[in-house]
Amino acid sequence: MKLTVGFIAVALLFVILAAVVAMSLVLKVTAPPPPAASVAIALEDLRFTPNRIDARVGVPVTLLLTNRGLERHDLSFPARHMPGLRGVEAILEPGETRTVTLTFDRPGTHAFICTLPGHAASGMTGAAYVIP
Ligand SMILES: [Cu+2]
Repeated sequence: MKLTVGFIAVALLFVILAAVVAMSLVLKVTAPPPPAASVAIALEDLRFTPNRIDARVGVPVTLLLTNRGLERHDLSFPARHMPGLRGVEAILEPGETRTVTLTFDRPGTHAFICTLPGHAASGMTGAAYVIP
């Protein structure tokens, strides 16, 4: 009888341990990637590399923009009023570098483009993925 109770206790402990391990694996898989404090983005001819910014509402993100192309480019969030974006719209000449710090005030997917004629239409687009 004593042996059986001991066996049940060990089995129960094992089941609980397995559940904890399984839960931590699930949490690991479903957790969003931690937003980087800074992102280096190359503005090349007709594309942003990378064309993704991961951010969290209220947490500043620094963009290190470099124009590695042969043409002039910019990075602009056309659909949003973002006071922190002042200056981003200014055009970067080939070889020019600029650092911009943004703080997003709303979660969601916020598209950005290069506003020079024809560039966005040719695929020079990207998005900021902002989590709460
Ligand atoms: Cu461009």
